[in-house]
Amino acid sequence: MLTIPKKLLLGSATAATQIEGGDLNSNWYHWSLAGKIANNESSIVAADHYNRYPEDIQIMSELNQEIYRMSIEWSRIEPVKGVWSQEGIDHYKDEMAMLLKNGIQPLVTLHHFSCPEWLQKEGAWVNSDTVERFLIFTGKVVLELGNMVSEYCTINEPNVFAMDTYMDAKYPPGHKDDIKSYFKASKNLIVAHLRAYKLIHNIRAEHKFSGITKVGIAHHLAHFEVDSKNPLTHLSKKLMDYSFHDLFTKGMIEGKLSMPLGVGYPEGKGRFCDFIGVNYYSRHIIRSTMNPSMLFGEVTVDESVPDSRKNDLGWEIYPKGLSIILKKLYKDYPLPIYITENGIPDVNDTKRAQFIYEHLKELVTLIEEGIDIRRYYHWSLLDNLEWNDGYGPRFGLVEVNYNTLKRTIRQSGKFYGELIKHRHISKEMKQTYNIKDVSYE
Ligand code: GCO
Repeated sequence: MLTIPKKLLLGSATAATQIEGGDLNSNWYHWSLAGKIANNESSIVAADHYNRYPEDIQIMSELNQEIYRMSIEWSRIEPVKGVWSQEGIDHYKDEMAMLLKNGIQPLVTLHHFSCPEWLQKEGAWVNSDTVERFLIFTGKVVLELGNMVSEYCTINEPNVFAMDTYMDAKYPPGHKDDIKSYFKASKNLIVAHLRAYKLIHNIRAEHKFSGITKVGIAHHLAHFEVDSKNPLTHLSKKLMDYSFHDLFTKGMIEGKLSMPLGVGYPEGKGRFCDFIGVNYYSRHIIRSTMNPSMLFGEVTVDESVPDSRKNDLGWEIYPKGLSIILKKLYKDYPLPIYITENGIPDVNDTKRAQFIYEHLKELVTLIEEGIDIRRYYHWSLLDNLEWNDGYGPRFGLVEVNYNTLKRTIRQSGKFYGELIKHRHISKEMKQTYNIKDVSYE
C-alpha cells in the first residue's frame, strides 16, 4: 500500500520540439534536414500536438492530472529576429486557457534544448548576446501569458544541453569535445537564468499578475558511482560531479560562478530559485579518465545489471539513486523540490507502472523524513521525439501511432491515472497492474 501525501501534486511533462511538429523555424528542424536524427527522422510532424492539444488535454484530464510541465517554442514566438508571431502567442494562450479550464496547473519551460534557427546562426549559447535575446523572449512570454502562468522553469538541463551540444555532437551545431564552448555556453546559460529569475519576478509584480510567482530550473541530476579502486576513476567522478552538477547548482541557485566559468556573483548574492526542479533517470558508473574528453571520464552502465532492471535504451532502473541525490541536494539547498522529469522508454509497457511505483515510493519516504518535495511530473505524457535518438524510444503514458497519430492510453497510463485519482495504491491496484515490492540494490 502506498499513500501519496496531499502536498505532492502529480502530472506529466513534455517539451515543444519533441511533440508539437510543424515548426520550420527551429534549429531542430534544420538539424533534421541535415540528417542528424536517427533513421533520418524529422521533428516536422512529431506527435502533431500543435494541432491536437485539445485532444491531449482531454486525455490529461481523463488521467486526473493536476499539473503539467510544457515548454514554449521560442521559434514560434520569435520566428524571425525581433519579429513576434501573434499566431504563436495566441496558440499558447489558448493552450494555457484550456489547461486551466481543466483544472491543470501549468509549469512553463522557456528553454528546452531548442532555439530559433536565426539564433543558431548567430552562435546560440556560445554567443553572450544570446543572454539578452533570451531575456527579451522571456519578457514577452511572461507579459503575454500574464495571469495564466505563475510558474516558470527558465532553462532545462543546462548540463545535458551543453554536454550533448559541445562535447558529444548530438545536438546542433554538434561539436565534439569542444570544452571551451562547453564552459562558455554553461556560463551564458547560468547568467541567463539569473537575469530571467529577476525579470520574471519584476514583470509579474509590476503588472500584479495573479498567483504566487515561482521561478526555478530543471536540473538533470544523475547518480554517479565508480566501479574500481583506481584513484583516477575517483578523480574522474569528482570532476564529473563538479562540471556536470555543482557548477550549475552553485551558479543557478546561489548565483555564484566557479572556475573555469569565472568567479564571483554576476547578479549579486542571493537565492535564484524558488524551487529546484530535478530530472532524474538513472545511475551511471564512471569508469576511467581515459576517454578523449579526459575531464569527464567514461559514463557507463554496470554490466551486472539484469535486463529486467534496464530500460529500452539500456539505462539502469535505480530508484534509490533518486533518494541519494535528493537527500544531498536538500541538505545543501533546503528549497522546495519539484521532480520535473522522471520516466522510462518502455515500448512494451511492461516496466513503466512498476517504475512509477518504485520512484514514488522513494519520494513518499523522503517526504515523511521532512524533505519538501511538492511535484512529480512524469516524463512523458506522450511518445515523442527523443532528440537525436529519434522516435524509437517510447516514453509515453500514452502511445502515439506515428502513421495515424492516434493516441492510445497505455496500461501504465491508466495505472497512473487511477493512482492520481485515489492518491493511493491499493492491494487490488497492485494486482491489476502487476506491481511488486521488489528489493533492489
Ligand atoms: C531532458 C530531456 C527530455 C528527454 C528525457 C528522456 O530534459 O533531457 O529534457 O527532453 O526526452 O530526459 O531522455
